[in-house]
Amino acid sequence: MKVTAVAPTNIAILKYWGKHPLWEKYHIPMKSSLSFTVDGLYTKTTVEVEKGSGKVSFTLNGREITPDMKEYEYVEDFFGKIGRLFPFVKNYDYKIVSENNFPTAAGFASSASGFAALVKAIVGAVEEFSPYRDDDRKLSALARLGSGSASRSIPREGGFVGWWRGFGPHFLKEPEAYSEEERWNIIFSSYAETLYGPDHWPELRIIYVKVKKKEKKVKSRAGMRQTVKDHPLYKDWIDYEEGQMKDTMIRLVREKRFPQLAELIMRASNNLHAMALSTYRPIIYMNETSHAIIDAIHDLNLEKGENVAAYTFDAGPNAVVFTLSQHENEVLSLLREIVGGENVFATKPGRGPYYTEEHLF
Ligand code: 2P0
Repeated sequence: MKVTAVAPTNIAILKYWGKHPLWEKYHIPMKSSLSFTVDGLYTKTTVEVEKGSGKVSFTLNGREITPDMKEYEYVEDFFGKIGRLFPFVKNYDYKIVSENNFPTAAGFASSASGFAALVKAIVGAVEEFSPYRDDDRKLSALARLGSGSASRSIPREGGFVGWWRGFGPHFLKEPEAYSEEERWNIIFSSYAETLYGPDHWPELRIIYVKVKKKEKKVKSRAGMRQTVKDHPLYKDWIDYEEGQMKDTMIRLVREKRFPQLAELIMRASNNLHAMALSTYRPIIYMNETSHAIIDAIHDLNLEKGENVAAYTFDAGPNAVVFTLSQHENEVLSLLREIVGGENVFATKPGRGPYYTEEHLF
């Protein structure tokens, strides 16, 4: 059986940074996060399955993934986890070919679209998964086991997505202290869902800005672990964003109030990078160009008398800038001046993943 799935990437406006320490291997986040599904930046994955013993071969962007590569560890870990949850997974062999169709100018790699496409393709190809195929909540929890942010790329309507932390008193004990059924329920209690589809706010624009990086990157998985472990303000940050920012942001998207939402988008990005910077040892993702973009956006907003654009940054120096269609050209020229036209890619919120008959092999 051969199945091909296409899954978009997503950009968080309220960030995910940290897993519950006792449930780390299941990637249960310490707080909820919010994102927009991104039109035009996606991973396409073809999976061919046949009866076997759980062997996996994986080709990503034309390169076979071998045990010495970091992607190998991620995929192996993922298959190990879903194999424990769903023992039938081990009764098949998998040939996986995956390609990111990210425009060269954007140059954004993403484990989010990657694991979302992989999960969609696997559940489409393995017969025993058929009861789950239409259950996006379960599928988003499964994609989360590959990479946290992948959970937000699963809801098929796409658009504006909330990934809930599924927090509760059950997190007081480690997974092994629960019965299998209880553990199962907890693992699936943190999932993502569409709050407003891509057509809710047609004027919204998402601009990817590639920033040249020289420095060695601290992987977000290791970085967030350190922040959770001993950052003295981590709990306050969680409480503040979960308790105050999340619901306000959802309301502002619902009411399409861009200037107010823009402020919170920028604050949430700043908060994440402040948490990272004040982790011991400091984790620094933004560089001089990133800071130049931040300044330029604030200056533009000041000049306009209201927020017409908002920046957000993830685990690297690249920026993503939100604006509305009426300001798009002005914001684009501003960004092109800083990074050059070939490094700017404008898009908008899009749909979630889907299946296609156009296989990669
Ligand atoms: C986010 N990031 O919300 C945040 C903001 C980076 C900064 O999700 O360990 O690759 O695989 O669950 O999903 C990147 O973290 O981490 C991320 P894992 P992931 O988009």
